[in-house]
Amino acid sequence: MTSPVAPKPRLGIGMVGYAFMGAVHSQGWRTAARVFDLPSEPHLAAICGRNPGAVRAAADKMGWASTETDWRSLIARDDIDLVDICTPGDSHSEIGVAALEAGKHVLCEKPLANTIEEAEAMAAAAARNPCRIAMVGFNYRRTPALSLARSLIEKGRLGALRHIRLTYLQDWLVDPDFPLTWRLKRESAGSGALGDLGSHIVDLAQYLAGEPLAGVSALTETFVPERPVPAGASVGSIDSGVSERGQVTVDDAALFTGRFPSGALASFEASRFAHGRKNALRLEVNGEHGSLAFDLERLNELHFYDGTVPSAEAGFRRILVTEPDHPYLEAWWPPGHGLGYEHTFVHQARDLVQAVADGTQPAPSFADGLQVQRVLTAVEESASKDSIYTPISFRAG
Ligand code: SOE
Repeated sequence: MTSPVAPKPRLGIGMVGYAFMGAVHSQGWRTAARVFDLPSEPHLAAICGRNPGAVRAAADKMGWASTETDWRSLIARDDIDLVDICTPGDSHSEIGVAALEAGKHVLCEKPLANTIEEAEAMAAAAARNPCRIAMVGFNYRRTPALSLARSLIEKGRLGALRHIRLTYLQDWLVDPDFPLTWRLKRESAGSGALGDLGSHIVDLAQYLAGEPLAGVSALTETFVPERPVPAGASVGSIDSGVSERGQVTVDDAALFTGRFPSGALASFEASRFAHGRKNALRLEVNGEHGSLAFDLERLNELHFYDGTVPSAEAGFRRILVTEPDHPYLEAWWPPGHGLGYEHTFVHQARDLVQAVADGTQPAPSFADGLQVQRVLTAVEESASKDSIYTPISFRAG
C-alpha cells in the first residue's frame, strides 16, 4: 500500500486588478504548480476590483476563490500571503507599501511606479521588511532564450560588451481615433510608450549587461495630441455636433541612447505607432567575441554569432531554445515543442514561490524597479532639454 502524499503548504495569493495583466498573471499562478515541482501551492484566494459584478465575473473566469472590492480589505485578510498588483501605475505605490507594511509578499506589475518618489517609497518599504519578498514584474527576463543570453554573457562568451540595441514596437495607437484610455494620461500611466514598453527594454538591457545605465540622451514625441474621450468619461464642455476630444499627456514614442559604466553603448526605441508591429521586442548584443540576437515574436530562438570561429565557417547560428537543459525547459515539453508569451508569467510565479520558500529576494527587486524608474525619468528630463538636441542647419547651394 502506498502512503498518501502530504499536501503542500498553501501560499495565499490576493490580486488587485483583473484586466489584461490580471488575466495573464492568473494564468501564471494557476499553471506554475501544475508544471513545476514547487515547495508550496499557490492558492488563488481573492481577486479585487471596484465593480462588484465585473470582479465576480473575472473571479469565475480566471479561477479565483473569492472577491473583494477594496484593496485594503484584501490586504487585511489572514489567508493572503502575497499581494499581486495588476492595476494602473498610479496605485502601485500606495498598495505596494501598505501590503509590505502589513507583512505580505508583493509582486508588482511594471513599471514599478509612475514617479521616482513613488518608486523610492516602495523600495524603502521593501528594505524595511527584508523578510518579505518584493518583486517587479519584468516578465521578459524569464523568457528561456533571454535567460540563456544572460548566462552566455555572464560566462564571457561575448567578452566585453560593445553595444546593445533594443526596440519594442506595437501599433495599437496608429488610429488617431483610438480612445483616450488611462494609458494615454500622465496621471494614471506616468508616461506613454516610454513606461509601458521602454521600461521592459531598459530592464532587459541592464539585466543582459549586468550593470545599470549611467546616462541617457533622448527624444520623445506625442504624434496625436488629442483623442476621443471614451463614453462615460468627460473632460469638460462638449461642442455640439463634435465628439469630445481630450488631451494626450504622455509620449507616443521614445527614442534614446545610453551609456553603461563599462563603456558599452545602448540604443532604445519604444513606440505604439509602428504599423504591423504587434508585440515586436527585438534586441541585439554585440560584444568583443560575438553577438546575440533575439526577437520576441520568435521567442523560442536565440541567434548566436561566435566570433572566435574561423571566418570561413562563421555565421549566425540559430539555437532552438527548447532543450531540457535550457532555462525553465526541464519541466515543459519535449525538444522542439516551443513556449509562448504566457509562459514567462508561469516562470515568474515559479521563481516567486521558490523565493518565498527559500527566503531569498528574487530579481528584479523593487530596488531594480527603482533603477529603471530613474532611467525613465532621466529620459524625460533629457527629452525636455533643447541642449541635448543639436539642430542641423540647412544651407542652400
Ligand atoms: C502594452 O500593450 C503591453 O500590454 C504592456 O503593458 C505589457 O507589459 C507587455 O507585456 C505587452 O504589451
